[in-house]
Amino acid sequence: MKMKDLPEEDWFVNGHTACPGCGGATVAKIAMKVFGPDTITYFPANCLLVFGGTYPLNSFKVPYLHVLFENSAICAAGISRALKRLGKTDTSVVAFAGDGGTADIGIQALSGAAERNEDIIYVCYDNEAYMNTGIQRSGATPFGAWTTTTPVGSVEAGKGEYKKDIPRIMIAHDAPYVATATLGFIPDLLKKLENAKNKKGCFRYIQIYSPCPPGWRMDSSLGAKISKMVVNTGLWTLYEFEDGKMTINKKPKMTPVEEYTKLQGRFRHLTKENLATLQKYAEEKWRKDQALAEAYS
Ligand SMILES: Cc1ncc(C[n+]2csc(CCOP(=O)(O)OP(=O)(O)O)c2C)c(N)n1
Ligand code: SF4
Repeated sequence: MKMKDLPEEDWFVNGHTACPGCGGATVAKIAMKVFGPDTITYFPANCLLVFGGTYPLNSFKVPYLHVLFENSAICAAGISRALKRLGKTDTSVVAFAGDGGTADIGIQALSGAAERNEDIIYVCYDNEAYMNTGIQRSGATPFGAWTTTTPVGSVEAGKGEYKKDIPRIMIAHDAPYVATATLGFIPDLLKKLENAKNKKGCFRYIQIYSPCPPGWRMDSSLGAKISKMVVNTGLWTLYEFEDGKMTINKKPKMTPVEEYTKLQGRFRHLTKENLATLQKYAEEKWRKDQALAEAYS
């Protein structure tokens, strides 16, 4: 599906209360255009739930369910199984979770659903922190980033650990479909959403890089630019893992990570040494992703 083929109709409509430039809102808009009206959505606590569906307002024009933070994959799997009992096999059951609800508190339900090959699509919009509750660190927050729980001062200077790699963990489950995407490469994103939708009857996982202007302390017009840069630095590899085969969709230009970090206040404090650590991480990540793709070729 190309941009021009996207339906005019929205199933995630305007009127929600996301911040200007919110990547999560764009992910919901685009994903719902691809998934279409025969979709049931499921949300744990996160920004998308708050700005898109706080009772009595709701931007979703499809069934929309909210249960607990830790339960998204398991609840979606329950709905999917109930639909099967009713003889409905075409409906897409989609969980939309943030990186906190995915990498941290929801990981046991996600792992179980992947291992049992539940018939759901799980979309993680990855804004790299717990934004809804005030910008706390998550397992998916990158090295060096400021958050309210990884403060910058004389004792600490942002997050000391590296980003938890959930797509790689999903590949280790031999999930039938695992993809990574960003809002910087829209044709690639559309193709992956469509592939996930059409690959019926099995577990599908997509992680989408989702800029958050207040959390990243960035200008709200920079989302698309930063979403391209993160791929070109090597910090985020675009790939698809399908039925045991992994394909990398874009070779990074290996732009220095400093070009990327200097656009975001969350990295403003990084020293030359910190930047060298992050640069080394980007190069290693790209090398490891290439090796993984080769192993799964
Ligand atoms: C069991 C439980 N612990 C904590 C919370 C409080 N809580 C609600 S949303 C949230 C953070 C969500 O972060 P993320 O999943 O990354 O989504 P984002 O807000 O960034 O969109 C937290 C900690 C909760 N609702 N339930
Ligand atoms: S805080 Fe970030 S993720 Fe939450 S609505 Fe605003 S831009 Fe979106």
